[in-house]
Amino acid sequence: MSEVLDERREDGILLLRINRPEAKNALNQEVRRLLAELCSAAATDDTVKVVVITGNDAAFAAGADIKAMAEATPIELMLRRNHEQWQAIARCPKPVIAAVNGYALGGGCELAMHADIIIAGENATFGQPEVRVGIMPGAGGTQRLTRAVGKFKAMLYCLTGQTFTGREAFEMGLASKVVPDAEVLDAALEIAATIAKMPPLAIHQIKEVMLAGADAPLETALMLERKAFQMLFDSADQKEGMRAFLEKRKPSYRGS
Ligand code: DAK
Repeated sequence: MSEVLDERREDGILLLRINRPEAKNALNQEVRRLLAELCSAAATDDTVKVVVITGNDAAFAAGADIKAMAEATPIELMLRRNHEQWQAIARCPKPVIAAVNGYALGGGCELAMHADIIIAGENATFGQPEVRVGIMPGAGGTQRLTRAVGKFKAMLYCLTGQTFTGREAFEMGLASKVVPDAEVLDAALEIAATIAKMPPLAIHQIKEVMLAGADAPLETALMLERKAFQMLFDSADQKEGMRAFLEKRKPSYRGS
């Protein structure tokens, strides 16, 4: 059976389930390859509106596969070109939602942070424990965790390897929403279904401007927002959305 199960749902949601229960969903080369491939394919598939990534009740992903890297040399790591696989997820233009139950450690926490929205189970276990096995976060943990929760909390977690719960992740601003463990996937799918019904061009522009703007000076970011805002007035969906409001009916969006 595949180590990432993909389910294309009729409501425009692509559901990706990491499937290595025997290894707490540790991310090996195959899982990373499949996630990258599926996210790249979703980028150009008009029928996919939102991607949801999840694991199982015990683990979202307990990190990179330690067995597969314990004896690696720097050159071997370089030749694995893992950063290109991570980039395929980060660059997916469709909204990505991480539905997190159980362990989201190391590369698993970093994978969740590649998403745009994180739905966490109350008792999920997040953390960057790489320091405890002699290394450091290598797929964005030092940077994305800092941007999400601030330097002082991020330093605490990266330097000690101490974990935190889904509720704590929510309270710190790492998770978008915290729900009872049993409701994580349903909550993520419900949000995904809401987004899937929105005008695709507006969704695409919101994601692109928010991510690009976060790395730009404020004035540049505001200009990006202004240009994208103005451009949307050339879309059929803008006319449809506003006319539907004025005519007191439901809009019907076409993605054009
Ligand atoms: N890798 C490999 N196997 C793992 C694993 C992992 N990260 N996590 C769990 N497993 C395996 C265990 O070895 C065990 O396998 P068997 O012994 O049954 O063969 C099985 O899953 C069940 O695990 P446990 O018996 O340990 O289960 P427990 O419930 O007792 O504990 C645990 C669950 C998640 C707390 C524990 O397994 C654990 O501490 N796991 C390691 C967590 C961790 O340290 N994660 C960070 C790994 S370092 C890179 C970018 C990023 C990275 C690397 C490179 N590049 C760009 C190159 C990221 C690095 C990391 O994530």
